[in-house]
Amino acid sequence: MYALYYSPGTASMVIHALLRETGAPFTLQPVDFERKAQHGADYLRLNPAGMVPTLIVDGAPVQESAALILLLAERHPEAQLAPPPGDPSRADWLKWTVHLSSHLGALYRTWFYPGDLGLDDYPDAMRDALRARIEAVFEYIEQHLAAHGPYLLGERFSSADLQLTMYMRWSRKMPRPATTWPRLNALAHRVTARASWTAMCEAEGLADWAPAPL
Ligand SMILES: N[C@@H](CCC(=O)N[C@@H](CS)C(=O)NCC(=O)O)C(=O)O
Repeated sequence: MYALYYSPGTASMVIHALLRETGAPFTLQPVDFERKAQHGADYLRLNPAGMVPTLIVDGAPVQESAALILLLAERHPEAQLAPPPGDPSRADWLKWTVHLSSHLGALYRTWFYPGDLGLDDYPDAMRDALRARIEAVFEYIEQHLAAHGPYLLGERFSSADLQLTMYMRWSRKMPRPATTWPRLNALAHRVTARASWTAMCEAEGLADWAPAPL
């Protein structure tokens, strides 16, 4: 039995959806951001960074969404979240999992948390630069999908598509939402139609985003 410490619509979304993909039993443990519970002593014992997600695996807390994606794919090969070791597309899957987290994830972290840099907000020039970097990653992925889509690994769905769709959703209030890139939008249509995504959104009370019409 897993336990997922989560907050609706945050980096825990992908882990929540992946748990549903596996069919494994899990409980949802809300972390109340309104009350800053992520910085409380009880939660910091599970996740010293004071962030979600944290997943309790065999009784021990594990942090970092990319690590959890890799771990769940490894522990549940039957769910086919990833190409198995030795498969020619395994390296691509590893690449995308890390790329999405270290590029999009890190850029979004900076975008949403100026406090990490000791700022209340960004000067316009810095916000514009961050926005351009996020858009450049979406453009890079769009070009990849144009050549090798419709999923990140071609015809084969993987956990990386769920991870990407979560990051796409986070752009919904940005000047250029990710759904304005047509191949990204088409990928999001496929992913948001999955039972795991719809059940995750229902459980987290997320009804404020859908891909653009095709
Ligand atoms: N690198 C981490 C980033 C996690 C992260 O930034 N989580 C945010 C929500 S999306 C959070 O917990 N924010 C609360 C806070 O920093 O106080 C991961 O991917 O797991």
